[in-house]
Amino acid sequence: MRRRVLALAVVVIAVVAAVTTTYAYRASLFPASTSNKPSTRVVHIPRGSSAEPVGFDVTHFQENFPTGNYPYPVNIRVTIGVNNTIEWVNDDTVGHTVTALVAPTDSLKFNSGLISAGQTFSVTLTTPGVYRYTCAWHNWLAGQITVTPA
Ligand SMILES: [Cu+2]
Repeated sequence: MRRRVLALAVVVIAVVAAVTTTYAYRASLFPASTSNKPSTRVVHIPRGSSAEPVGFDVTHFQENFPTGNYPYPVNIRVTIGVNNTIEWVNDDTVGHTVTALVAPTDSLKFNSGLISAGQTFSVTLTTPGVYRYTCAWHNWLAGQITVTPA
């Protein structure tokens, strides 16, 4: 009887040790850090941004923005990691678009279509590089997204 209890204790200890070791091993494979988790970056389109700013030159914009030589301030500059998502929230009272004019080779030029007031649009960028976008109706609303490799 005593021998049986001892044998049972050995088995229990062995099982506990095996389970603990397995957990520790798995924890080392999948660290608790969230740094590699896909994340979403939110960009707000401000209320009133449909009003054309003084001095805006649409011809100059169209000629120079795609080349990156456009001196007018690009409203939004965002840097995100690859496979992360960027979401635009239209806080304005009129519709806007986010329409990519520049995107890395072999990647899609995203185009939201009309984002109505209060609506959102999001895109997950899977190719590193520089993206430049504008609102199709209000070209002064423009931005640049830099996607860094993982
Ligand atoms: Cu717009």
